[in-house]
Amino acid sequence: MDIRLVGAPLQIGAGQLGCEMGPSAYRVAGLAHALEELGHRVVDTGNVTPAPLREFCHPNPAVHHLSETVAWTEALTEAAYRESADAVPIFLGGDHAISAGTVAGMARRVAETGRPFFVLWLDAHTDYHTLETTRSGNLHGTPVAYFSGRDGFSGYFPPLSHAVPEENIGMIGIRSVDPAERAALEKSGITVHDMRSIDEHGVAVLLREFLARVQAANGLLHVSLDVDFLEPSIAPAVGTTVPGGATFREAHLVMEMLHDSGLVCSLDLVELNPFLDERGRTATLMVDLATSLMGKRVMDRPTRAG
Ligand code: 5AB
Ligand code: MN
Ligand code: MN
Ligand code: MN
Repeated sequence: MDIRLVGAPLQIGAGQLGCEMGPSAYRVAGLAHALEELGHRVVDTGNVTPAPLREFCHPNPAVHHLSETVAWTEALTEAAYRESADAVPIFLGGDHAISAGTVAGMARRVAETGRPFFVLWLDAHTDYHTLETTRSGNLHGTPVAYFSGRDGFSGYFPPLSHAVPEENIGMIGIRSVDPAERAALEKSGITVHDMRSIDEHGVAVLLREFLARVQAANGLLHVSLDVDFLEPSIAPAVGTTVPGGATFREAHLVMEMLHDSGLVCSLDLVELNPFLDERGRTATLMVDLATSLMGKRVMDRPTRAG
């Protein structure tokens, strides 16, 4: 398989600086080499640079760095479209605001194939705020609202060529939702699986159900993996830790099932803040998860005799 690594060193969407170092940390942790060892052809395209700034001001006084985020969204939409022409792009964040662009660009690319486009959101948070409802003003809390076509982004963010239908979005790992997000999600067609559903049913059942829908529609799937999907004790390098996340085993199982599905067309690795890491362990785990999605197994599975 042809894989393109696309660095997206955005950090102003988060409340804390440091995600800018994310792409470097993935490179240092050996992502390209690990993927090549699986037999893939890997091209590191370097880091995207933002489009020229236009000054915006939004009536919600909490919103900050809007102009910069819009400039990154424009550049990343183009980069995602370009790098997915004949390869699987892996976007190296960067905070989660990068997904406004990566998903918008992939939606445009997949629309050309005539196949429906799906998004799997692996995150503690739903990132479903609009520019009006965000209280923190941190725009990494808004990408899903943008790429699913909710009102309130036009006049600021680039118009979407193809919004992702709510029915095609699945979320797993959720355990922190703000009241305005919950109210909007209840009225939306988005499938939200919180940690309780993982505990009650097991993550495999939830994921299998979602993948069956993608498969039945002959769709293609973008996966967006936020570091805070994971239990903070195994992945400390994130500014927005929430206790009770996915375990090492659950996360690997998810990646292996995604690989087996053959449906994944693109991947975001987001929210890694290397400044908060411990000897690179979170970066290394994220690399390990990405390679699992691309075909590596934690264990070989010898066929059992008898
Ligand atoms: B992340 C919060 N909902 O709006 C907000 O890490 C958190 O990309 C957003 O999932 C977390 O600030 C954004 C409280
Ligand atoms: Mn997120
Ligand atoms: Mn999150
Ligand atoms: Mn976060």
